[in-house]
Amino acid sequence: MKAIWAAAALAVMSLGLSGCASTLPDPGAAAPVAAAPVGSPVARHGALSIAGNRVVDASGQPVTLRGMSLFWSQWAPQYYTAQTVDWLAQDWKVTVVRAAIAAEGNDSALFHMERELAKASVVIEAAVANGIYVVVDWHAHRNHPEHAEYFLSEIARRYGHLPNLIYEPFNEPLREGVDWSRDVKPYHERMIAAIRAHDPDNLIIVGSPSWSQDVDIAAADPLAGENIGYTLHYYAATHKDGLRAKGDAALAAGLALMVTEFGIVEATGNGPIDRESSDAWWDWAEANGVSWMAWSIGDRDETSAALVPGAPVAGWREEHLTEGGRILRDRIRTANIADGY
Ligand code: IDC
Repeated sequence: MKAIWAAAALAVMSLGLSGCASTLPDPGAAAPVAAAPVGSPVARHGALSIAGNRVVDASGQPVTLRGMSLFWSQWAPQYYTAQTVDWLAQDWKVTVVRAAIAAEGNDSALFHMERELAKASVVIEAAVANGIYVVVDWHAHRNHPEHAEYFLSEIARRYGHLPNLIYEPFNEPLREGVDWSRDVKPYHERMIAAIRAHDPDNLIIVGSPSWSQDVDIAAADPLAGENIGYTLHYYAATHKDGLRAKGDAALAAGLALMVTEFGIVEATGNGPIDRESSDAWWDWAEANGVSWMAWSIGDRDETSAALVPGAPVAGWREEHLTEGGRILRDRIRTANIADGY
């Protein structure tokens, strides 16, 4: 066991989860199933599943979701609101939104579990109201299995009966000292068991080492179970053909992929926008029925942020969007309108 992994495990053991009493309703009081709004993505597609290397809808037709990831929840809490999700659904025409629930550092779910569960709940309930899908991302780079298991169990217990929900139990395992078969696969087996105790069938989209790029390595030793997909993260100005080849290898081996996070800039989250590489990735995603969610709905002063510093929570006009934000909104709207939304 290498240092980072061992240190993370130790931190979790010493921290424990005492004092973590759920404020979510009891199991008997699972959130009610309201009919998805007429014409909405969820009204049209219903519960998603995985058939071979494709995500398909309730009638077995392939589905490609296109939308946005919110920024780290501890740093952009203002956008974890119904107004933001409403605006994304109605103005940007996203069919999916991703809640990146912070699971790194002192100001995260590791120390503020109920606060972060509440943020996830707001985004999920707003997604349900709009009839869009929602990825609940445990936004970690190191494994914190006790906390992750608690968090995912609570989400599954409360919302697992809804067709909108998609789980992402580990944003990006690191590369150094992290092995798929030894570390990341067993972690996911534990998370899948915790989720499946409450939710027998919603999609679970798992991460892989090297910041969720090693989908080809995972494909050689895949997880067992139904409706398990794999996330592939890319940043267009940094990652190009070589990473797409890993995606192709995983698809050829039979894995279903989703890009639950990508950037049109560098992997730092900053630097110039790469239009040409972004187009190559979008072409690849569309050709392979791979859903995509862009990083991010946030207002940090960096080129991956879709919003300018201080942007309001909704009602964004041209001047509230960065260059990247305008490109992403346009791309999402165009593709999803063409899809009939
Ligand atoms: C970045 C943010 C940046 C923040 C950093 C902290 O854009 O403002 O300082 O996190 O770690 C990822 C991660 C995502 C990163 C993003 C850009 O999932 O958390 O956000 N990125 O670096 N993987 C590849 C790139």
